[in-house]
Amino acid sequence: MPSDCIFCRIIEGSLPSSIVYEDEIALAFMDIMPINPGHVLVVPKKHFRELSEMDEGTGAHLFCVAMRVERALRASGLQCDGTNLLQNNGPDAWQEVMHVHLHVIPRFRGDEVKVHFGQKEASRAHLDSWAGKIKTSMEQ
Ligand code: DGP
Repeated sequence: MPSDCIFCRIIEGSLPSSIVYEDEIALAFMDIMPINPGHVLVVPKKHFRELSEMDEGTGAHLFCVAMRVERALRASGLQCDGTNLLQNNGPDAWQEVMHVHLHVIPRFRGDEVKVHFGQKEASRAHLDSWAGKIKTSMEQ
């Protein structure tokens, strides 16, 4: 466990957190900088910096826990109208804490949350080319 990892310190209990769920593999607790009230983080107890380092079994479990948190959030009385699941990998993709985590973010009709992805429609040639590269990489 890296001693400078905030989430590892939360998991071991040496930093305070507001826990909503815990089992042998995962911990879910409130984000200290919530995008909206009820914003939860789901983390593996074992330290993995990014998704690509983590085994699929742990990943599947984290997603199951996130689904359960999402369902509980909707039934909790916080009265959210929708949710976003967000998972950032690498500083260039907004990851600030280098311990894998899944954000479960409640959304409220008319809330002020804004994300600008700057999407542009791609040509079929580009889509086919990118798909080919990823497909080949998945087969290796
Ligand atoms: P990300 O950008 O995906 O790495 O998000 C990291 C999140 O972690 C961010 O929303 C704020 C949250 N966070 C950072 N430090 C702490 C902390 O000490 N406690 C808790 N509960 N959350 C933290």
